[in-house]
Amino acid sequence: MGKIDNVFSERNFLWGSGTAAYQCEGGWDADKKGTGEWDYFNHNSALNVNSQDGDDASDFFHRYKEDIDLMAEGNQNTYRFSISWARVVPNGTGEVNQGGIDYYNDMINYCLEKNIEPNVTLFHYDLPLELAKQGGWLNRNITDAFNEYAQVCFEAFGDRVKLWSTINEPRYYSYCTNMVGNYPPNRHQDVQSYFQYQYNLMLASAKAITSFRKMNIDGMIGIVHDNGNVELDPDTENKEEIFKIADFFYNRMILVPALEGKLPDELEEMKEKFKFMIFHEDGDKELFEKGKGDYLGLNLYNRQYVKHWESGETEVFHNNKGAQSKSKEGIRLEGLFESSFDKNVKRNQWGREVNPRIMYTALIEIKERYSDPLIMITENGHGIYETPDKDDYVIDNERIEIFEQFLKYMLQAKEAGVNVKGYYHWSTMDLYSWINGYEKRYGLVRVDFENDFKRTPKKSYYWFKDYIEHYNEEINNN
Ligand code: BGP
Repeated sequence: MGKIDNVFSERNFLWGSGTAAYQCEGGWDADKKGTGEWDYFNHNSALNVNSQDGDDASDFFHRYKEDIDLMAEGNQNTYRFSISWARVVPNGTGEVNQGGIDYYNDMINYCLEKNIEPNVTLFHYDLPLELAKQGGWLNRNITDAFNEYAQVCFEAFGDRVKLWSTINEPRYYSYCTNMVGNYPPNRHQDVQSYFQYQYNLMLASAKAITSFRKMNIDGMIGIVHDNGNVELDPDTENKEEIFKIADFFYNRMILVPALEGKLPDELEEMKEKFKFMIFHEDGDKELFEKGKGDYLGLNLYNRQYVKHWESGETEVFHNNKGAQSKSKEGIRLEGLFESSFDKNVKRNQWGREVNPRIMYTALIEIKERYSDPLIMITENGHGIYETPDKDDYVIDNERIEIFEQFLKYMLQAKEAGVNVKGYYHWSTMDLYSWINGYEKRYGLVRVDFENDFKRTPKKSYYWFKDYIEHYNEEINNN
């Protein structure tokens, strides 16, 4: 495989799809894999509201060849996946599990054989249980453990993997873990931990990026952020102030270190507004300076639509029950701001906005405010309930319609000068949707979880295949 520059020069654009280890692999205790925090949570906690787990997930662990074959047949030229930390380093630090290394080596080699460029995320929510027991991301020692694990991966796979990201959605992960309380270890409305998590996650990322550069890996590395571009309800009072506060809450603790190699200038002011402190150490500033990413991975599903706070105590709304619940997604932060509900924007069955225009707005905003970084859309998709026909075929017209719109806005942004070089549809095949279980489907390929994990490409899979082909034809003809 070529050098990092070739990854882009040999292709018109990176078109692919993505998954995460816990959500698709299964094999939860196969080949000496360590137990993960999610294994523990799903097996033991009353807060696993849908009583499902990732023990077998989509059985990708055993069927990865079939899935990679389908990617290649679908004209996809890249695949984003994550490595399970506990599969590679079962206790989080220390002993390396050769079984885990062998598995990822085989899978990566198979991707390359099929001309699928692997894009590896080192951490996608699935913490080894041993580290969770020591306080997880609130314990600063984890930043060294992560760095050690990252080095094991760079050493093992860095000769072939060119595209890397350290951490998936540190902001949203911290939000679910510390504010909503639906992800383990289930803290609720804990603003202090919400920000300390983000700090520690970004510090861990910075340390790993520094190691990546020291080890001279021929590739590029960044972090993946959940897009939360802030838009204000027109009724908002003190617009500038509310924008600044909400933008800090949703974006700035990630985007500023990731793209500028420092902490946000407004951090001190925000500590007072949100009433939190950050445990830090001398030397962190230098670590952030060195830990700036080469690119930004952007998971783009929605914006954050807010207004000034009107009344009521801090409250977090979330919906892990889908159509069985009327709950929308949002937050009210006492005295600061609250989510606003735009009647003109459609919502999915889980109460989240579906608003493809955001793709354009967010990309332009990042280009303008953060010195035009290289961006890859590392996730974008649409979760729905689905019923296949008698041949197991899913005619997912709703997904296709939304998908097409998102892509249209992405290419418009590209046309307007945004340096976007890749797109990964979420998800490659149906998989475990965290506590939403298996009924919330995102895949381009259907998985029949009741019938030996049988794969059947959906209409959207063929639609995407044609879309990529036409895109390539057009570029090649010009
Ligand atoms: C992102 C995560 C993914 C995926 C996706 C859809 O935040 O990175 O892992 O799950 O969202 O979310 P959900 O499955 O909760 O609908």
